[in-house]
Amino acid sequence: MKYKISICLIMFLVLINFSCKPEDSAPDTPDINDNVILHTKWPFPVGAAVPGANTNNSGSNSAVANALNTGSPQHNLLRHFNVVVAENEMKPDALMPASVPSTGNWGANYRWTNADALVNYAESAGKGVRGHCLIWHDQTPSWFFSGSGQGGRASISELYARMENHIKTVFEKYGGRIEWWDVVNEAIDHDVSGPRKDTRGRYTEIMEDAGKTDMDRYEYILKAFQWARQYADENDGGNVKLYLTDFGVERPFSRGGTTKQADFFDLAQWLVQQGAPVDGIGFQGHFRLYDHPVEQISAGIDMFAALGLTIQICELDISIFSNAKNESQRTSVSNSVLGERLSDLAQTYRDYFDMFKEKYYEEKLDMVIIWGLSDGHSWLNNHPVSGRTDYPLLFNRSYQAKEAYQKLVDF
Ligand code: 9MR
Repeated sequence: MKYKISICLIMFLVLINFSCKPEDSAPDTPDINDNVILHTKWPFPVGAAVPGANTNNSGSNSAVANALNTGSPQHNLLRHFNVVVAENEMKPDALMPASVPSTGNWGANYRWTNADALVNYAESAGKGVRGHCLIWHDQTPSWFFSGSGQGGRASISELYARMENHIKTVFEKYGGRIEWWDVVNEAIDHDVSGPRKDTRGRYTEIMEDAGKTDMDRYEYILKAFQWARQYADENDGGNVKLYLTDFGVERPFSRGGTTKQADFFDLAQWLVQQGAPVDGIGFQGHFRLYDHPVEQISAGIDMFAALGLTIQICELDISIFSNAKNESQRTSVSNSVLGERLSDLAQTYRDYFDMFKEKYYEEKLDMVIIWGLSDGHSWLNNHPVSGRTDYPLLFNRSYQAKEAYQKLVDF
């Protein structure tokens, strides 16, 4: 009898344990309805980076990762955004062939399929397209930088011919159908010591080979904007707006006595002084919770707007891992911490958006793009630590709306 009672008690306890919602799933599975279309709540366009056929940050099934696939649970989330950006599909390495095109007609050798898929989708869904990106030291095939110059690098004239060909090719293809372009992305690299020492930057190496020093090292950037304007205009793209984009420039974060923001500002100011056809600045906006005070970002927007440029927030996401809390190497947080973080994340998104709205009415900012759709597919799950579980976006791993979404529609 005693034995039977104990068995019943154990079974009862096991049942209770299984029927309670595991503590684990609680903070990240709020029951939030996402019937309100996010972008309709804000006066500026609100866009998203769309993971396409070349994007698989999570290593999951590509049919799910590719949000353009109508069967993907991410597809439905696109309705919240009225501008789309290809997360990877328009980068030089996605468009260019594997080796230097042998014919004068570069476009015939380009791989347009995945970029076309986004542009066609946007047009059929009535959304704008932001192009990312024409010139970048990263995600560009190595043949682009190789040639008859020093150390097997391209000479400056080889580099310039290739840059012009690429820019011309892209505008001949899309003309005014892609309305905003990141013309030069991440030209300033502060990961190595000292200002303007972007030695990882393959453009900079070639500029230095050609004897260009100080601001002249940025001549390739000036030329990129000039070609972009010329070929946009020659291909019915008079409407196209051109941006200089970077990360870590939104506030004066100091490393080794100089700030990347100051160097980026010098570059932007120099371009304006040279009469470069630059319309605006893209602040990528890869922020971390508690690390990027809204007042600092606000001051950064004012600083660049004073140059007569319009700011777009072009890659916004907010990691829940905070350097202020020494979490740069962490891969997870406890559930009790997570619950608090997700609420703070929501309030932080709202605080940024309220500030963006003020800047919009002051005519300093005119677009905000969020870098991805749902947490499980964000690049931040692998950066700066591979395999971390991050929660930077508005929709969770089950493609359900988070508190952050709710805060942005709830007024
Ligand atoms: O989110 C993008 C990820 O899928 C790619 O693997 C990675 C490498 O190209 O690029 C990520 O997007 C970057 C963007 O193109 C430029 N700014 C930083 C973004 C995050 O790394």
